[in-house]
Amino acid sequence: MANPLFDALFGRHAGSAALFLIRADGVTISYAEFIARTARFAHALTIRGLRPGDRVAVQIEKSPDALALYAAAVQCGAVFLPLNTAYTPSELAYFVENSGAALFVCAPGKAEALAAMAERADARLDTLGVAGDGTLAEAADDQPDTFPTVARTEDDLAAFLYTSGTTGRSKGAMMSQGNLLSNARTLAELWRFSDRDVLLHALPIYHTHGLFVATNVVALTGGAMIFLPKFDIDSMIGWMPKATALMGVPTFYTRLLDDPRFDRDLTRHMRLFVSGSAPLLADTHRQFEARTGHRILERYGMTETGMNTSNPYEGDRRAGTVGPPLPDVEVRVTAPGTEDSLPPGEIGDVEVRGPNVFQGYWQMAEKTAEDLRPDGFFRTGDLGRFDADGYLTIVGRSKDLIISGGFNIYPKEVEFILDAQPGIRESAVIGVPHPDLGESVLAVLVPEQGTAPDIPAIEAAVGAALARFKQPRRYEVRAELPRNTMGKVQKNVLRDAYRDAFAT
Ligand code: MLC
Ligand code: AMP
Repeated sequence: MANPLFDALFGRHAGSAALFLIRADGVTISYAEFIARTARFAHALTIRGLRPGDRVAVQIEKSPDALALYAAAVQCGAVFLPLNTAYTPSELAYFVENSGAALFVCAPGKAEALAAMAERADARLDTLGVAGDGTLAEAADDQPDTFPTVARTEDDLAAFLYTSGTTGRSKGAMMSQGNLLSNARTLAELWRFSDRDVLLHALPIYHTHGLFVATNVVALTGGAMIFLPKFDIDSMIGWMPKATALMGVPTFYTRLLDDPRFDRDLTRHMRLFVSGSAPLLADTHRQFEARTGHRILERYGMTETGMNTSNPYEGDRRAGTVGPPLPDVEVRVTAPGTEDSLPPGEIGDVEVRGPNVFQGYWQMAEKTAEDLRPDGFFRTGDLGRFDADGYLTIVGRSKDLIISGGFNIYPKEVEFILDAQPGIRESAVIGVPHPDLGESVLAVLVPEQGTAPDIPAIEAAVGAALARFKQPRRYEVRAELPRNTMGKVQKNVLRDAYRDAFAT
């Protein structure tokens, strides 16, 4: 039966002996083997009582099995909900409860700590490890290696990805099969992916970049991936000669450039380097070309939309720009507060429309209506300008967001915890330039009069509540926060004051 996403990415490779995954230890997995493993997981999910449309929330380490679980969820018609492995139990509780997940899969070592949370959320708990271990792997092991694919249409949901907001709690962005498939097709063609490609895959697989951009594009075109558990400079250098393409966040590229082994000889055979998820400094782009002779291809996207624009494969890849809109995506830059498109050269709100744009936020009709206009344009919260040739430059954000090493941090979420600490009157959390991560998190604390904040106690409270990457790397204490005449905190003044806080 037809299941457009599964059929296009995986179903079509059934029985193929072609290479799909190469693990860090050199073990290889063919498409046929991967699809057989997927079928076993699909049976295990079905035995667990999972029905089409049910959510499967997953917080597990990256591995071929973790990817097979994604494929299995698609094959069963379930909605896959991947979660950052750094999330704390209190962060996870919200996602599992809010999504109404029927099943929560975590790493075997975390099951004990998370069992009560899963029970409260009325989700069944299973585990999956990186070594073929865990209760779900055990359930899958003796299942048949084929599975009758559940019929779906392009309008059916395939995934939820939670994304925070400038106010309130995280929102579940609902992605349909058609959203994911259209974007994978467009990118595969634009970036000339084929079954001869070998992608060096070092991104996490719980975000759009590593899961949908990287994996979907490769699977769609029948290529292979060197599937590394994480970015590690020695593995990157060691595996580079076997790869044809790399997708990474800007930190990947600055770290590679910091290593003298990364040079023209090591990259001579490479076909493509793609960067995204955070701004790539024009300077990094130029240094990269000077060192390797390759021009990085920068593209722009987000969770709710997948990819929106890309520098061209052939043609001018312009440093500091994110290129023209993708062929099937409309992008407009509007005057703030209006729907009127601005002429080239003028800065305004970036809005996008196309088959890539999500279906709305799960059970948040009001929030959806705020961001998704009736005419189908999605307000990204990014500020940009087109040049006369139709290349978009992202110049900033109207949303209060920090991007650290490609991970998003919403200051409000951190300020909420800080403001609740004893002796703290108020706080402001800002992103300041960081040589490795692009931006890093700095907290400005205003204590109650006559008191000094207990920073270690605050760090402990923040550590219990928030994933490590969201935690401030530096605390500053001030008697008050700068405010404009409307009483709004002037974060730009704070950003200026602390702009060298992480300079080396
Ligand atoms: C890890 N740490 C981070 C961090 N990553 N802190 C801040 N920001 C980050 N991004 C923490 C660790 O917990 C650790 O804490 C310390 O930093 C040192 O870890 P590390 O070993 O140096 O970090 P590393 O594992 O090398 O990770 C850095 C990284 C990784 C940049 C390689 O974060 C990464 O792979 N980022 C990619 C994120 C991504 O895929 N984004 C796509 C989103 S999709 P301690 O305890 O030691 O202090 C999207 C849409 C789109 O945005 O357009 O693509
Ligand atoms: P996310 O919520 O993880 O989907 O993050 C998406 C955000 O990352 C976008 O709204 C942008 O602010 C930012 N982003 C992604 N790619 C780029 C890029 N190439 N240049 C600048 N910002 C980017």
